[in-house]
Order: sequence, then C-alpha cells, then structure tokens
Amino acid sequence: MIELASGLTYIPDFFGPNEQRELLNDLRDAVRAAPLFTPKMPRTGKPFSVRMTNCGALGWVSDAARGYRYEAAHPETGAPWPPIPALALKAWREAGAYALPPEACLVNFYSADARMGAHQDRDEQDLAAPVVSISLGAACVFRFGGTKRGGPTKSIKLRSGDVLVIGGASRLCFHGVDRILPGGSPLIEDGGRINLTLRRVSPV
Ligand code: MD3
Ligand code: FE
Repeated sequence: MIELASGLTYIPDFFGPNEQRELLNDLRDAVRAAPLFTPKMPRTGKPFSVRMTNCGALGWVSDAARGYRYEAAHPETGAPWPPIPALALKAWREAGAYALPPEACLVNFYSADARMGAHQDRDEQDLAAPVVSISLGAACVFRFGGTKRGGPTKSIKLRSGDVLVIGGASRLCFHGVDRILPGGSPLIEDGGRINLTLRRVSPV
C-alpha cells in the first residue's frame, strides 16, 4: 500500500490474474444486461472518448440536455442497472473500509486512443465516502493534482489488478487519464482498458 497523497492510497496488484479474469467475466454479463453508451458533455453534447455503463442501484449518466447525474435506469434501455460484481464489492470492503455499501459502480471502457481530461468528481452527495477504483487490461498514465485546477500534478502508471482508494483530503482532487499504454496486459485482447469506480451517492 502506497500513500500517494493525503487520502489517496495505491494498492498495486490487489487482484491477481484469476480474480481479474473472474471480474472481467462478470463485467461481460453486466454489459449484456446494460449495453455500453457514450456519455455526452453537458450543453455542448460533445461525446466522451470513453464508453461506459454502470452496475448497482444508481448509475452515472450525462447528456447535453440534462448534464451529469445519477439515475436508477439505463439511458437507452430504461432497465435497472445490473448488480455490482462480487469481487468489486470485495475491493470496497477490504480497501475502502467504509461503513455503508456502494450505491454505484461506474464502468469505463477505454480503447487504445481514449483518454479522460482532468476533472473533479463532485456529483455525489456523500463526499465523506471514499471512491474505490479498479483497473483491468491495458495500463494507463493516471494524473492527479490538488483541489485547484492548474496546480502541480503527479502521474503514476495504473496496471491491471491495481486498486486506488480516493478519500479524505484527496476526494475532490483533479485527476484524469493521459493515455493508454500499449502491450501490457493479455487480459483484454484489443489493448483496451476498463476502470471501475465504486461510489456512495446519497447523503448519509
Ligand atoms: C480521484 N476514472 O470515472 S480512476 C472517473 O481510470 C475517473 O477511468 C479514471 O476519473 C479512470 O471519474 C480514474 C481513479 C479515480 C477515480 C475517481 C476519483 C480517481 C479519483 C474521484 C476523486 C478523486
Ligand atoms: Fe474521476
């Protein structure tokens, strides 16, 4: 376990290869039930380069008309989100160590050329709860800074099986994914990357 900043804990290789495969299999089931969609920026409607879906009681969605929000149903099928995979719940319990269970599990799919610009995650009303992030497949360059945009940043490589816990003073830090790195993990055939983030949404 490595404390990258106050409240930002990095746990390399939290999941071994067998658990990574089991989690990936559960995610294939989840995507069958809740197909990937492309979130759009509020107002402009500019598409994200990441495709996504969700598991859990609530899922994060975004479109031009209504912006960022959590919803109980898939934006295209109207169906409830599938359950959060058991191994993701294990990471929440063991690494997140928060008294209440997660309500949302965002599932981001990165193709080799996808990225995520610097942002804060503040659509959740319970900001006392940590966010637990799980990486699968290709490695990426993850960049994080402080709570003000434009301040100093650091970057680390996130690899398949790694877990990050973001809480405390880091909960509102700016962060993003600079790029996906080629040739790391055999887990996902086409060089893609998956990131899961487990979150509490409702106020306590
Ligand atoms: C720091 N995902 O879904 S995971 C996101 O790899 C997101 O897909 C990235 O940023 C990804 O919002 C980074 C690590 C992470 C996740 C949530 C955070 C870092 C965070 C929330 C607050 C602060
Ligand atoms: Fe984020």
